[in-house]
Parts: sequence; structure tokens; C-alpha cells
Amino acid sequence: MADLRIFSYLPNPRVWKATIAARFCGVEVEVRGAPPKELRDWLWDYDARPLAEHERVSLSSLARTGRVGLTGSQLFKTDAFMEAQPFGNVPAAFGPNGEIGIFESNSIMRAVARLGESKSTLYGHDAYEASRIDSFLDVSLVFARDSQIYLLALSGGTVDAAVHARAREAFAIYASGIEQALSPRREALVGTGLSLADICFAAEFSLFMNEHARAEQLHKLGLDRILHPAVQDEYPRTFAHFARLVEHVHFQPDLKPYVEKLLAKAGN
Ligand SMILES: N[C@@H](CCC(=O)N[C@@H](CS)C(=O)NCC(=O)O)C(=O)O
Repeated sequence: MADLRIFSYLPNPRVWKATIAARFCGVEVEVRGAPPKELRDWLWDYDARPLAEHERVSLSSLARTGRVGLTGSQLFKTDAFMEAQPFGNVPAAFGPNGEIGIFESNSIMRAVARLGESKSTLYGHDAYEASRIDSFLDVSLVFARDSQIYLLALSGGTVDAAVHARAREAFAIYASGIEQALSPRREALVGTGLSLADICFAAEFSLFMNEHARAEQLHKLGLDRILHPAVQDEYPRTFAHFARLVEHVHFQPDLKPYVEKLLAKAGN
């Protein structure tokens, strides 16, 4: 049995926070899921699985209306799922037998690091480093909130100038802090080795790159891409760090194909 099971729509860079961490520290993570649209036809449970056609009727009492991302969809979440995952979101992680639910991708990633702490220092060498890593995870979540609102508006075709401006500001605040933390020539956000802070940064940054696939929509609205071609010159250390991480042996299997696909859409 895996140390941790994660259920989510796939592909999802927020799930990769955990799978990347797992490669560093030898923890076994099982991932279950399907593309976002197909999750409407899944049973949301520790034992998540596609529903048979007749179950959509027999289990209709479980149907709950999605609120974030899967807005308006009828999602079949079991009572046990809601007990383990009180906010009802994915990625949803579970300890063995599904008894303990862990939610929020940063916390799922922390769970992996804690399970594998004898084999890695991903969560820092001491209480001070661990807390500094938490600081990066907290600011990343603040950025992730605005990024999520922006990306969902882009994918739903509802983006407007206000949502765009808020995301641009959120990106500028986040990237400026990362740039400062990497100055003058640091290759890790905390201490000397890679940590959960770097993993979280790489995952959230790659997710934000979905903007590249929506350039046409932004253009029609008279809005610039936040990740416009010259943005790399504004945050050179940040982009160089991201490029290094994408090539890293533990990041590459998840991130590289995803990032390459999005870069192809950007024409960069
Ligand atoms: N900050 C969370 C984001 C989780 C989240 O918002 N998940 C959405 C999909 S993008 C969801 O599960 N929605 C299900 C629903 O609305 O019922 C994380 O990093 O894990």
C-alpha cells in the first residue's frame, strides 16, 4: 500500500508538488484521477473510481454542486470523502485506508516530506529553516489564489481587465520576492539545498504558464500577457531558477513535458 494516495484532476502541477517531493525522499505516492471534465463521472472518495452509468442515478443523493473550477457541475462526493476532505476539493490526499484526509497541495507536499524526513532535508535542517520554508509556502498560496481566479476566468472565457490587473499585481509581488530571495546568485530559496519552497515555486509558476494558451483571448480584449516575452528580463534569476528546476532529475518527469507544451503555445 502506498504511503499516501492522492485524487485529483490530471494533469495538475499542484499534485506534482507531492510527487516531486516523493522522488527526493523515497516516499510512495499513488495518484488517481482523470482530466477535469471526466471527474464529473467519478466517485469522489478514498477509493475514487469512474462511475458506472447506472450509478449516476442510484447514487444521485451524493451529487453536490462544484464551486471552484468545476463550478456548477454535479460531483459525486461520498460522505466519507466530505468527512476526510471538509472543503471537498482536489487534490485530496489520504493516509493508509483513507482514515486521515489531507488537503491543500502545500500541506500534502509537507506530508510527503514528513513521511520521508529520514531520507531528505526538503523541509529544512532545523525549526528556523522549516519556518522560512513555510513563509515561502504561505506567500505562494496567496499568489496561487489570484492565479487560480485568473486562470479559471481565462479557461471559462470570462476574464476582464479587473481580474487581469489583480493577477498582474499578484505575479509582480510574488516574482519580486522570489527574485530578491535568489539574489545575488543563490540556487535555492532557503539554505543551500533545494527544499519544499523551490518545489512549490516551480509548480505554481508552471501552472501560471497556462496563460500562454490564452494569448488570443487576451489580445481580443486588448490585454497583454502577464508572461509577455520580455518578462524574463524583469526577473532574470527567477526565470533561470525555474529553468534549472524543470531540468532537475526529480522535477523533470512531471514538469518538463507540461512546460514544453505551454511554451510551444506561447511561441517562445
Ligand atoms: N489551494 C488549493 C486549491 C484546491 C482547489 O481549489 N480545487 C478545486 C479545483 S481547481 C476543486 O477541487 N473544486 C471542487 C469543487 O468546487 O467542488 C490547493 O492548492 O490544493
